[in-house]
Amino acid sequence: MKRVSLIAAAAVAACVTAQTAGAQTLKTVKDRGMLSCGVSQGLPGFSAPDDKGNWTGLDVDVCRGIAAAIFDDPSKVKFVPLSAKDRFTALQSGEIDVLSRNTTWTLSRDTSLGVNFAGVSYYDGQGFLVKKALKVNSALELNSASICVQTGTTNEQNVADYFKGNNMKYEVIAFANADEAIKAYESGRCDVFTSDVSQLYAQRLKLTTPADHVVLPEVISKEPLGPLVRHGDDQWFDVVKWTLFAMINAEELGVTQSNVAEMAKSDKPELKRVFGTDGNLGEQLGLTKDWVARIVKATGNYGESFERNVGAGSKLEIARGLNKLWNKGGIMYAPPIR
Ligand SMILES: N[C@@H](CCC(=O)N[C@@H](CS)C(=O)NCC(=O)O)C(=O)O
Repeated sequence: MKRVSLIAAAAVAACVTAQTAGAQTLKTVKDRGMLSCGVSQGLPGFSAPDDKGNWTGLDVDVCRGIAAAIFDDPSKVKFVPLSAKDRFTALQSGEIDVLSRNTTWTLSRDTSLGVNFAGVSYYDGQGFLVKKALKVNSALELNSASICVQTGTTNEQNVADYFKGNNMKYEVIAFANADEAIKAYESGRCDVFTSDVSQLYAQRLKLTTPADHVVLPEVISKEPLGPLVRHGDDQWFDVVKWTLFAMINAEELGVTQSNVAEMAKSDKPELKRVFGTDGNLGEQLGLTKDWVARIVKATGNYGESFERNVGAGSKLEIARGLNKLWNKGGIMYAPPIR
């Protein structure tokens, strides 16, 4: 009996050691004074720099939110632009602390790459962009088309499934870089550009006459996009996960960038927990009691970030659709802060 319990105790001790040994990222980020965040090489609405090198976008806001939660300063982020192909290696090697780059959560990525997806920041699906002059109204009319796509994406795989499933022929022309792919499409090297629908709208803005191009109605896949972290550091995984959840919950609770200071003084039990005037939920994450207020002050709530970056307040004008909150007709849902 004694021997068994000794072995059990050793196992517990080993677990504790493993956990503490893994839980370094938050400390590393704090010591460095800066979060290292992997983003795209320039995708309007999601992650793109302006001419002064100032990054904005929905994916950028997730990283600004994490920096705000840690440093109370959303500017403490170094953005690392990564191609679709290089993004996972940058996370695995430790070059970045988090990847927030229109990345689809799939089983193979979750299991074989040594990463954990922290949640969904945008529910997307794959679509097709064609020139209006082609006079095509449906993806089912694309038999024998040539298709521009970016290497290392889920889009490359989905397009094969779709054309095979519909007994259509096609030719894929794959590019390592999104700008090359969209330029090749514009110059007529391919009839179709395929990508996540949100990205079709974003990339269309880069074309000489965006109105000459149309997104076809078919959505051929599920592309749940979200931030991800390396395996082996559950505390950091929680920090990233709950930053996103804080933004979504803030929208549900009616907490906005402009009213957050006022709401933080509320007597409502739920808001007291959220703002840390009751309990210490933020500290349980390794952050401070006012972590939610810091995040919302920096980025606004999820809905505000959505509208500003990709929605009505942006050039993309993407409808909220599936990304509406679960209690407003969408599927955007975060576990409760309690
Ligand atoms: N969500 C898909 C596609 C992601 C992706 O990288 N798409 C390209 C196609 S436009 C892109 O965003 N490129 C922007 C860039 O490389 O900066 C995935 O995770 O594989």
